[in-house]
Amino acid sequence: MKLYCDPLSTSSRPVMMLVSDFDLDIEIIHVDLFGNQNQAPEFLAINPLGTVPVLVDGDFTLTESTAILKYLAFKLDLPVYPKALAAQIRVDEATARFGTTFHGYHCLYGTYPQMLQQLAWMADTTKAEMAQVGSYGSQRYLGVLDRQLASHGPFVCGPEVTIADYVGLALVTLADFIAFDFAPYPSVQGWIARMQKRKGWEAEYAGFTGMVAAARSAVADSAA
Ligand SMILES: N[C@@H](CCC(=O)N[C@@H](CS)C(=O)NCC(=O)O)C(=O)O
Repeated sequence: MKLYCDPLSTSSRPVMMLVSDFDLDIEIIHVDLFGNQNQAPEFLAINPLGTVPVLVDGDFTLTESTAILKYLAFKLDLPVYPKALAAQIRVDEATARFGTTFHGYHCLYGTYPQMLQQLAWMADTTKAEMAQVGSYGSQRYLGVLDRQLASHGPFVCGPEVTIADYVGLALVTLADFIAFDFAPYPSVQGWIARMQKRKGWEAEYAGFTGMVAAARSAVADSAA
């Protein structure tokens, strides 16, 4: 199998971390988004949307991170996607929540407008209003996640790591770019720390944490 991905892509990191955590025998092909390699004709022939991650298994191609995670879990019999109906749907529920509403508030509204150079053209008032909507949603969803982790943790769907944790971790920690304050959510903080102890964090999040550090020092420099 081949995985086309970029560690600087929030959708790639969950899959890359899973591959690393379980030492999966998958060929990793780096598609440099900043270098526009995703727009190369050869890559568009694989995924016409030009997005990563993409998994290619023979003549079977998948272009959505959560579908890839589920496929790998089934195909390689990984313990990250329960087989029992209720447990499996619980993981689907948490994964969908992260990927839809939470992603909208926390990432699209709350984080990207403040971090992406590509959105520098937005008016400051627009950015401020989006940040306000994002902050409302982050508080609401992280508050519930915090209580769930406290009562039914230590992972998002209970005692074991599931694909919901991989997806959630990439989205929740994206806000490190804007120095998001997780202090009001101690169980979320504990969960992040728990996930960061896994092998795949160090291996696959290094590029991300490097970019966060660079972004923060740029902000500190401009404030000085
Ligand atoms: N829903 C997709 C999103 C894929 C996606 O939009 N990936 C971004 C990186 S996080 C990308 O490749 N963007 C490049 C582009 O849109 O040109 C998934 O979860 O796999």
